[in-house]
Amino acid sequence: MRDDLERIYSLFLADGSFSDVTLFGSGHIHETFYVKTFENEKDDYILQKLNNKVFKNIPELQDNIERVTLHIRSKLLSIPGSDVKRECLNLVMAKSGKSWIIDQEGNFWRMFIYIPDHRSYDLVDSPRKAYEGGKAVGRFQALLADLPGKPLHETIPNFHNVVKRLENFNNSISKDSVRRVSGLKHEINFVLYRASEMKVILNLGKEGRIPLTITHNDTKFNNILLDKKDRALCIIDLDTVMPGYVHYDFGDAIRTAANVAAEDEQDLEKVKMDINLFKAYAEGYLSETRGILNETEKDYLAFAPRLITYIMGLRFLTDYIDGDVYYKIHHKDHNIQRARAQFRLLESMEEQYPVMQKIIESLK
Ligand code: ADP
Ligand code: GN1
Ligand code: MG
Repeated sequence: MRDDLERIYSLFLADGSFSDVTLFGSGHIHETFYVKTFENEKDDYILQKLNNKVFKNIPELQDNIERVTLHIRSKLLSIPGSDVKRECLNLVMAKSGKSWIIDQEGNFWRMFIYIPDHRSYDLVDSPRKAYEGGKAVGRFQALLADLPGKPLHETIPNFHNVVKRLENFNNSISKDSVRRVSGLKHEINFVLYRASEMKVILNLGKEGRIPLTITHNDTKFNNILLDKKDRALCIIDLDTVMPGYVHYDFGDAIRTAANVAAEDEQDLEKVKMDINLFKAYAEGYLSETRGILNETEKDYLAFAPRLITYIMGLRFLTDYIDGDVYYKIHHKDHNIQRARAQFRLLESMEEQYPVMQKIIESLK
């Protein structure tokens, strides 16, 4: 394996010489490796084997990432004191001239400069960190608001479209391919009971009250890197950057930053949204976006975490019904455990919704 990885590394225009490689991070989609180079003064790298079952068109996905990172980089270059190697992802080109390579088995690989001295958190334990995360996402959206050229490719069509997600869910129930449906009455009813109210963001879009902008669409907190002093640093995992509503990013960040328990917590008693973390994230986010969001976008920020937590629970549940074909799992009940934890988190948000609305009202 090490030799294979060294061979793949040699196909990229990297600066240092290959020293060591280790599996890295806790993402659910790609296989990510950290490549250490011999020379202390040279960059280390992140090498990724891309999941091309999830992302069907890697050249389009890479085209998006090239455009997005170059745009952010050129903006950062005009801001005195910015550190373009750490505040923005930097793709390393392959010797072929493309930003990816295909190995003998047909797998796609790409490489980024490793961002040194960063902190990545699966769980957030202080309002300060939540605030900085909010700032990072707000800044990211603001930097991309004027990306020139044609719209970005939709790397996963209908990614946060709850109507399509519900259609897929109903199809999976009908197929019941691994015979799990009969044990899931409670979870299925939980989803169906809330299905109608979850269409509100899509409807606002259709009515032209909220615009499609460029959003990240996967602002799970471990995709928001902080620096050594826990200040906003860089947004990573740009595979799903594409047109979307700002609520998707706000919602997904709260789903992870304000949950006091893990995404897949087994003990549902522990799962809860911390309102202080919600408030701090919202303050950070609005400090960067207050001037660019319209009134309706702001009014629905409080609802966004409910929508995204619902969609994630629905997706984990659908994958469980399908027989675990999408997400990486670490044990056989992992997806249903994730779904149950998301549904408990959603209940906690529902209980605190009036307070969430008041907080947004006071900050907007
Ligand atoms: P996945 O889609 O599987 O979540 P990511 O692109 O998020 O893949 O990468 C997985 C993990 O690798 C991240 O959570 C982060 O810890 C780490 N990582 C990715 N890119 C970088 C980078 N350029 N510098 C430092 N760490 C990185
Ligand atoms: C996946 O790639 P990663 O692990 O950051 C998923 C997200 C989910 C998340 C749930 C492309 O994100 O949509 O919110 O898992 N990414 C994709 O943890 O499906
Ligand atoms: Mg990730």
